[in-house]
Order: sequence, then structure tokens, then C-alpha cells
Amino acid sequence: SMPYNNYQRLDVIYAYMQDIANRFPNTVRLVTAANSFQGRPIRYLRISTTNFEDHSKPVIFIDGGIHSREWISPPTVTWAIRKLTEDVTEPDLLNNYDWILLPVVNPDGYEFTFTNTRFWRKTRSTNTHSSSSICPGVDGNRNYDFAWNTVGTSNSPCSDIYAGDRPFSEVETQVVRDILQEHLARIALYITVHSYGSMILYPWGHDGSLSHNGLGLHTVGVAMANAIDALSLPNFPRYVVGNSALVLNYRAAGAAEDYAHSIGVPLAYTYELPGLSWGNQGFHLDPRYIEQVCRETWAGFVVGARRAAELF
Ligand code: 0X9
Ligand code: ZN
Repeated sequence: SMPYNNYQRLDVIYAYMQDIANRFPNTVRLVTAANSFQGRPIRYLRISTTNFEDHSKPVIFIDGGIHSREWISPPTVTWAIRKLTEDVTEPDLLNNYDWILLPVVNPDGYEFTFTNTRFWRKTRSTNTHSSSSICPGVDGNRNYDFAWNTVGTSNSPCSDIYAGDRPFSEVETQVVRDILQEHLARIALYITVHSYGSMILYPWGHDGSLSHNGLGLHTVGVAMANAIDALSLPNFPRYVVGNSALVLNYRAAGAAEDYAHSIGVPLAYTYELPGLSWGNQGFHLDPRYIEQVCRETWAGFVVGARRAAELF
């Protein structure tokens, strides 16, 4: 029970997560991983039908909202929470996997896009020994420790692709890193949800080369895209699947799915959800489409989880 007819502030998302944790105490655990730079909690749900000390099932980890202006991302993650608790139509997904669902990696940026600057992308951190006090924020998706700051990044705190002054300088990316590390042996599938472009992207995004698991990444990527397209609308673009540097036409180091794959997650993807527009307006998908995108994106998660378990 969270409205999908409009974009929601952080307090509504967190109230929903708390409500779900209260109503489903046997399967849901609410975790506050850390506080953001400005002191907001960074929260995720663990969903499991067995006790949380049981480590026998594969884990599916999905995060959203690292780029704060990409407003369509967090609702697709809360929709997944809904489909695993309030409205279970695929019980195998609940029974056969443990889930970690983190709707808003970057709560400071997310709130700033409502209160100040709609198209803010980065965190809101500052540090005293650089011009970052004039220009706050690090691009979370350039801050992971994979080929950090080598390509498609900036050393300038005023840039939207500022990599930060070191890998994992941001508490927000540290939270994702720590989840990946804690559950690494069991994470069968990691998806980080962005917008926009109707794409499913996989490693390696810093140089356009394919990983040892390139065939698996492509096969499961295509299966997920087909499932999404099957539920799509005529005015939505078909999904494109491929290596992120090749599909996007730019290389960028320090991104989340590359980091996850580099430490051993076999299937790691960036989803770029539909934008249906050009320029910054693509980050503001008409709210009439929120529920549609949530439904079709869930179909992608479903197929991804099932295929990941077969390969795991
Ligand atoms: O550039 C990004 O961070 C992502 N696109 S976005 O428009 N949402 O900012 C794409 C990241 C793709 N992955 C890698 N470059 N590894
Ligand atoms: Zn993004």
C-alpha cells in the first residue's frame, strides 16, 4: 500500500518499508545500514522465508536511487517489495531466494531533487580540503573501486561525473559495497536500477571488453529484456541489451555493476528504465507511467532471478 500515481518523498518510502516489516515479521527484516552524509538513514529490506542465519539460498540484490534525479528507479524497487510480501503472484521467487532490496542508495540527493534542484545526480557530500565545499557531491556510479577514476570520470568536484577523492569515499557506496561483500558467496544476481534509455547493460563498462561470463550475462540479459518488452506499451522503446560501454557509446569506470562483477557476482547489471523523452526531461517520466514501468520491470527481475538460480 504505497501510491504509484506519483513520485514519493523519502519519508513515504521509508514509512512503507517500516509498515511492510511490521506486517510481515516472519519474512522481512528492516535494516538501517548507515546514515548518509547529511545524516539520513540508508535503509534496505531483507526478505527471506527461512531464518536470517540460514545461508542456503541464492541472494538477489537490487538497488535503486543512486542517481537521485532518476525518479522512476526507487518505485521499481518498492514494487519488488510489494510483489514479495503484500501481493505474491510468483511464490517460487519468495521461497527459493533471499532478497535484499535497497530503494534509495542516495537519500540526500533524492530529497534535494524535491526541495531544490530537480535534476541533481550526485550525493551531497562536501570535504574541507577541496573545492567540494563550493560544489558538493560525488557521482556514486563513479565511486566504486573498479578501475577507479581511469575513464569517463572527472577530478573536478563541480562535475556531474566527479569520481570522489578516493574509491568508496561516499558512505552511500560503502553501504552497497558492504552488502555485496557480506553476501558475496550467495549473490546470484545484482541489479542496479537507473534511468533512462530502456537498456540492460553488463560489464565491462570501463573498456567495452567482455568478461569470462559474457555469454551468461548476455543470455540472461536478453531473457530479462524479452520479459519486459512482452509487457511494454506501444509507445515505449524496445529494450537494448549489451555491454554497457558499447550500448551507451561511452566508457565509464567505477560503476556499481562492474565492481560487483569484479569481486565475483556472476550476473551484474545496470537497468536503464524508460525515459520517453530527450535531455533532462527523460529523467522525469510522466507519473502516469510509474505503475506500468514497475509492472514490466518486475517481469525482468522475475526472469533474471529464475535464470540466475539455474546458472548459480
Ligand atoms: O553513466 C552511468 O552511470 C549510467 N548511466 S546514467 O545515465 N543512469 O548515469 C550507466 C552506467 C553503465 N555502467 C558502466 N559504465 N559500467
Ligand atoms: Zn543513473
